Parts: sequence; structure tokens; C-alpha cells
Amino acid sequence: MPSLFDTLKIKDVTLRNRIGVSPMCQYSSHDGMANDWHLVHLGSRAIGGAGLVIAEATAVEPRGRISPQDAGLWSDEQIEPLKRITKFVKEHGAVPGIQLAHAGRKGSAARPWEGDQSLADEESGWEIIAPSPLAFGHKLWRVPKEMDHNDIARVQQAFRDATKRALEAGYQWLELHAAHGYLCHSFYSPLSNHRTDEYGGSFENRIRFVLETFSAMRETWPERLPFSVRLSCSDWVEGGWTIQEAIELSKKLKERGADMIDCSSGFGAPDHKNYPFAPGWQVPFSEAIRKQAGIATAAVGLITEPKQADEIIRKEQADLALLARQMLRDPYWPYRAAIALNEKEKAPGPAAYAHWI
Ligand code: 8CM
Repeated sequence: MPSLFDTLKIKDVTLRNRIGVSPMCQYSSHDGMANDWHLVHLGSRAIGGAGLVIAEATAVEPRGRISPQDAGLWSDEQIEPLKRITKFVKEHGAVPGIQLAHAGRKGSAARPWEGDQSLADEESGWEIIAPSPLAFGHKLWRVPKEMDHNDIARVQQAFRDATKRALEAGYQWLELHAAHGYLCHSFYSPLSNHRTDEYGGSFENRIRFVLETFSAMRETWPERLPFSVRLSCSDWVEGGWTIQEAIELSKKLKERGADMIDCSSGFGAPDHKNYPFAPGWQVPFSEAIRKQAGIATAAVGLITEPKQADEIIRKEQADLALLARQMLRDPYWPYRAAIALNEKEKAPGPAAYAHWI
């Protein structure tokens, strides 16, 4: 029976344990460039003992940023500061990962602590794109331009180019952000995709964009390195995307070379009143995809307690536990978890700390 402090080998990469830092937007970049904040933020969590540290949603083109302060990999200049971070993360025993993203119709917004609302052109906003010209709603009032076939090809090329840059920057784990109402999710959800061409309508057509984008990235990303896809496994809305569709999509991603599905949900529409927020609320999606699509999964969402995370792994509901907000509260969570689970020897800490604690 696997447990939280067992290693996890996927392709040529071995994680020292089953604890991952979920990608978390810092909204702290200038022109998409990483800086000392990102080094300290990600570096602390590597020192903190996680097996995998996934850098925040990183835009593949400027139009694909959520906010003006998002991280980016749309230019070669953005590689160098990331190299410093990946080197540090590796030196401290964690595997550096990166989540590549395009915000689609949720782009051009103020960062959360500045209101989360759409930014107008004169407030440093920009034209956004999506499968259909439908605004997200609530504070995100901007109406996106409907993508034509040129736009689709250009965005997919941007994902390919950013993948190449991620490899050059030293990342060893790639994730495609295909959840939370951003571009890929907005194609596969019937709520946001009203197209009548081959990218809309039937299930096969709605998943075409994410499958093509994934394949373009997989061709570029070395076969020996892991590649995960974060999905919204349900829209939590009557008439929206369902877990059955997410299972079918996961099977197709597996056939095309995906190594893991990172199982999240929702956030494709502004109304969250149907979401059953509770500890481990998205774990059933991970379990269903792991069993029914036969692919490794990551569980994410309100995982805070060592025993809870360990049980998810022991019950084989997921192969990896991703922690987000709990890692903001406590970068040293893996050490505390090792002590709580009587496995202190599996997480001794960096030498400069271990002797004293
Ligand atoms: C912010 C940016 C991008 C995301 C996010 C958030 C916040 C919560 C979340 O996902 O679940 O994908």
C-alpha cells in the first residue's frame, strides 16, 4: 500500500514523496519576468520538503495573462530568471514543475487584491480571446473576440514555444492548465463554447482544442519527462461539463501521452453556490479518473491535514497530493506531516536545519 512519504517515479523523474505544491498565482511579475519573490516563494517550499514544486500558471502569450502581473514564458528573455529558480529547487531535493496557461476570457483582469474586475484598455487592459464571444460575467465584463482558425493555430504555437522554453529553463515536470474557466476549459465546456465549427458542439468537437494543444506540447516536451493536465472535472452546473466527460477526455489524453490528470473542478462561471466546499471535496473526481481512465492522478482542494493526505494515497484515490493554501500557511508542512505520521526519518530537512531540529 503506497503512503504519503513513499517516492513516486514517473518516467525518468522520481519525487521524494507524494506531496506537491499546487501551482499558485503570485501576481508579482513585471512583464511576465520572475524575480526574487518567485525564488524565495518556490525555494522555501523546496526547502520545506515537498517532492514537487509547480510554479504558477505561466502565460504563453501576453494576451493569455489573467492580470498584468502574471508570470510569462512568451519570450526568451523570461528563461534566465527561471533557471536560477529551477537550479535552487533541484539543489534542495524537489522536482521543479511549471504550469503553462492561457487565461482566455478570464484575462485582462485586476489581480485579486485589487478587485478581480475586468481592466479596460485605458487601465492597461487588452483584447481577450475565447471560443465564443461570451463574457465570463459578474466582474469580468469584457466580451472576448471569437477565435478564428488563425488564432487557434497561433495560440497552439505559443504553447509549443513556451514548452521549449520551459525545458531550457530546467523544468522537469510540465503541466497544462486546462481548468478553472481558462482557455482550454472554455473550449470543452458547453457553457462557454457555442461554436458551430469543428471546435464546438459535440463532445469530440469541444475537446479538440485541448487535445491538439496537448499533442503540440507533448511533441515538444521530452518523452522521458512527466506531463500532467489539470482539468475541471465538473462545471457543477446542470447542462455543463460532467465527470463522465472528464473521464472520457482523460482516456484520450492518456492515449496521447499524458502521465497524470490533476483533478480540480469548476470556476468556469461566476456563480459558485453549487460547489460543495469541504475538506477533500474534489478527491472523488481523482478517484473516479484514476480507476475509470486508468491514469495516475493528483488530488487537490482543501487538503490540509497529514492524516487526510496520507489516507488519500493509501486508499489509492490519488498518486499525488497537491496542497495549495496550506503551503502558503506553512512551507514546512511536509516536515510537520512526517513528524505527525511518525516518519521523521523520511523528511530530515536540509542539513543546515536538520542538526538543530
Ligand atoms: C487563481 C488563478 C488561477 C487558478 C486558480 C486561482 C485560484 C484558485 C484556483 O485556481 O482554484 O487556476
